[in-house]
Amino acid sequence: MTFMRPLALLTVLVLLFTLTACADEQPASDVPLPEEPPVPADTFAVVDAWAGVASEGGTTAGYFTIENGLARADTLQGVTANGMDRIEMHETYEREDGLRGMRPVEELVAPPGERVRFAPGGLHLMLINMERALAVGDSVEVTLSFAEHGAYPLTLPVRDR
Ligand SMILES: [Cu+2]
Repeated sequence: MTFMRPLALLTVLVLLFTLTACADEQPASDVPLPEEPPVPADTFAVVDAWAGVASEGGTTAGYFTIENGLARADTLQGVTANGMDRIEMHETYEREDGLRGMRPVEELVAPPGERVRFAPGGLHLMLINMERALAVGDSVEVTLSFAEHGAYPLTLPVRDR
């Protein structure tokens, strides 16, 4: 029955990999991805936009990454959208009791040559009291307001985390 051996070894390796992956898990916003490419020069863009699923009347979050490849900082001053009671910029923080809370952010600076990530566990958009349910395959239109770039329309495809 020596043919069973490679399978057993593979199982152990898969198990080890799974355990390692769990141990390394940290909030996405605090940890830059390894080997991250530099921000493309001379461009300003908002990329990797998505939103979570929501039930009708429910609340969900939206995410994106600002890539400011220009020489000047820009400031995200707000966000608007239809189809919900309101939309806010939030940040996640550690409360005095050690639990994680979230609170509104009024403005956010996008420094020159850097990325600003809205990601689970960190900065996020809060889409509050959706008029309709959001399912995978739907999308949400929002408009970001930048001090320098003005209105920046953005489509958030709905993803299942
Ligand atoms: Cu929030």
